[in-house]
Order: sequence, then structure tokens, then C-alpha cells
Amino acid sequence: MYKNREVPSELLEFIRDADKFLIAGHKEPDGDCIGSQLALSSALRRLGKQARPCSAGPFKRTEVMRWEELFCSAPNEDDRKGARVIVVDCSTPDRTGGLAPYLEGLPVAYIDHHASGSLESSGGGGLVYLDPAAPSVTYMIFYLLEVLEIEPTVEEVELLFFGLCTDTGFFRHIDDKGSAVFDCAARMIRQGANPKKTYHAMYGGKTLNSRILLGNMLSRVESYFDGRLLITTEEFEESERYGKEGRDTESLYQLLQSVAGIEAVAVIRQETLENCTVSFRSLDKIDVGSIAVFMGGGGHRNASGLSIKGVIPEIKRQILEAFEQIF
Ligand SMILES: [Mn+2]
Repeated sequence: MYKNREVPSELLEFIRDADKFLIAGHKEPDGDCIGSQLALSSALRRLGKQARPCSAGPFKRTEVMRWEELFCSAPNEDDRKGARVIVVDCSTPDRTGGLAPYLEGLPVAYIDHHASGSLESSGGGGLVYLDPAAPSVTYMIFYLLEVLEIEPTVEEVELLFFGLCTDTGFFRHIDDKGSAVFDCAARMIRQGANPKKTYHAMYGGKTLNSRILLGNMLSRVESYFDGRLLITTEEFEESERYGKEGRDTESLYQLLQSVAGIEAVAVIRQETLENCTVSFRSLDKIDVGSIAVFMGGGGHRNASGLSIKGVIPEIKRQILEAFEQIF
């Protein structure tokens, strides 16, 4: 079923030949990361194996907060003894954040779909199953379970569908080459996934403060290169005042990307007095993945980000310089 994309036999052996796993993901997990970790853990447990989902957190995004208690943030000696690690939705140990020291020295396999992930970049070695064409890691896991001949439960398939919906922006990012994604979605729905319920889980439940912050950030948008690039910022005082939990970057992107003539969007947040995060989104043409890599981050062609030392005005200047090369 998984056309042209064979699950590596090494990964199948890695899973079949052991009974104890830590299922890790990247820090600041999103729906794809959480959905992958929980569905895979649950499926492995049904095979009679031990599988413990681990995450350094923080669980900032509204849509994943409800699962925080299922994750272990500091596996102890008992948890680690004889365990193998499967890391999802990233392919370098540092992306697991505070979890990395706990995973050191354990055999590890990565399952990822980020183009910037690679064998060499996985640092300490380990097995990397990378498919940049996959719309989400849950999509890869859906087929992995099929190859392992594990029929997913309704709960597992809901989690896998949730990840697929998260990473595709509820299918808005799928283009004319994406029919396989809908084939997969149809199968997930036949097995119990519910798009209406998933949509509400993804986009409902926002705080009023998150709407107020959205308004502030919209009112501060600056337009560059004849409106092809829009930049907005979140000041340090705002993240203190409104809380990071209320962030709704997806809605912000949606609003900004609906502006006529827009090709890319950059959001700079002053996270601490010394550090910012930057996230980029682009429509088809512009490769913001390479811009993020150039600035020390990573991601996809149309969605990327980084964490960087400095204050907003100085980082804005760097972003403008980077875009000047391509515009
Ligand atoms: Mn993902």
C-alpha cells in the first residue's frame, strides 16, 4: 500500500527484536508528534511490549495540552534499562530538548518527514527512516503498523488522523499531487477517525487572550518587498502578559497568507530578553526551509523556524537580508 516507500527492514527488526521502548519526540510537541508517539506506544503495547511515551514538553499548544500527563519527561534508570528509543517527527537528538541526556547511549531509531533531517545530522548515529514526501509522521506510522500487521484501534487511528490533519493544516496544504493523502484519510475514516470531531479538537478551545494577542500582532504587521513578505512580532511583555499557552500562530498565518500578493510570512517572538524564535511560512514559490537552515534552524520548504540569540530589530534585519537574496 505504501507506494514506492518501503519501510526499511532495519526498522522492522529494530521494533520486532525488542520488548521495551521509549517513544520520544521533539520538544514543544505538535499534534503530529503527539499523535505519532501515543498511537505507536499503544500499538506496541498491544503487541505485548513495554512502550513509554516521553517528551521534554513544554505542551504549549492548546490542541495537545490535554495529553501532557501521559508523557514522561525524565525516564529513570528502570525505564532506560534495556530500552530502545524510537524518536518521531525529528531526526537529531538535540531536537528532543531536555530529553536528550536521558536517551544517550540507548539504541535509537528516528521516524521523520522533515527534509532537513539526514543520517549525518542524527549525530550519534542510529537508524533514520526519513520520508520528506510524507505529509505527517502519523501517515508513516499508519503504514508502518500495516507492514507490522497491527490493526489500529479506533483510538489509535484517531490519533494518527489528528497528526495528519495537524501537519496538513486540515488538508489545506495538499496540492494536486496529494491524492494519496486523501486515500489514506479515507482509510482512517473508515477505521473510525472523525473529521468533524478532529477539526474542533484542532481549532476550538482557544482562550480570549489568544484572540487579543492575535489582534495586537495583526496591527503590527510590516510589509516588505512590495508586499511579498509580511513580518510581525510578539514582544517579550506580551508573551509574559498573555502566556505562551494562548498562542495561535496557525490562525495568524492563515490571516496573513490570505493577503493579496503575499509570498512569505515571518513571525518573530522575543521569548526571553536575549532570545527569539522565528517562524516562516510561504506559499508555493519561496523556500523558507533553506532560509531557516541558513539562519541556524530547519524545517520544510513552506514551513520552517529557528531559535536565535538577539532582539527583534536585529533579527528582523537578518531576515530582510536573507530575503533580499531571493527577492
Ligand atoms: Mn510532523
